[in-house]
Amino acid sequence: MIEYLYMKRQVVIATSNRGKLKEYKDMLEPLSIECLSLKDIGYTDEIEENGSSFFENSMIKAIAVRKATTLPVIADDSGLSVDALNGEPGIYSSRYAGEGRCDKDNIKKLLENLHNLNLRESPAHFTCVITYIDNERTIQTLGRLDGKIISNERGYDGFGYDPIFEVDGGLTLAEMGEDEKNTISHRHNALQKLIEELK
Ligand code: ITT
Repeated sequence: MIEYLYMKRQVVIATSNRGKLKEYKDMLEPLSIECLSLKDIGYTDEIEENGSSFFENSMIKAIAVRKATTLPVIADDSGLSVDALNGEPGIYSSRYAGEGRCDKDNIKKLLENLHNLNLRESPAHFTCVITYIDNERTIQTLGRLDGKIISNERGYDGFGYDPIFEVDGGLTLAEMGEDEKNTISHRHNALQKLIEELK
């Protein structure tokens, strides 16, 4: 089925998050697969993410966008789970500080919650569930990246919680540069599994 993706050489990335879109472009365009945004296909609906897991929310987004296009669709639901916060913010990562709040607000709330537990660090992991839909199949894959939360933001690349997520080797995802992030990230891992399945 990868032939289908390659033949078309186009896939719609069902996200309104510009950081995610850029990462998919950076990972797929070297494979000569063009990533179209929701804007490119004229999709403007708000998608209500009312599922109770990364799998459900990822499926909800993929199905909604697939109804608006005949092209293959990739949707991604992802988030950060912090051990000391019992897995929070999890599926609520993008709206941890409230609807419409920004990455900085989410980071601030997370660090405050850690601080309230007298903690400056905690093991944590990112999860990414991709849902891929084309004419013939629906596939879900999961990627994970382990690391730890640190209390001082470091680095300027990436998006979301990248400045406070440190990986093996001591760099935060925001310090290591986008190319390197895209070789280890939860999104990369989920995408590699998808490509394997499509083969
Ligand atoms: P779409 O639903 O439109 O794709 P979104 O940002 O709302 O955009 P999610 O519901 O999947 O997407 O929430 C993902 C959030 O998890 C994201 O906004 C970040 O706060 C966080 N996150 C996910 N992947 C991340 C990454 O690679 N680096 C840093 N933070 C990440």
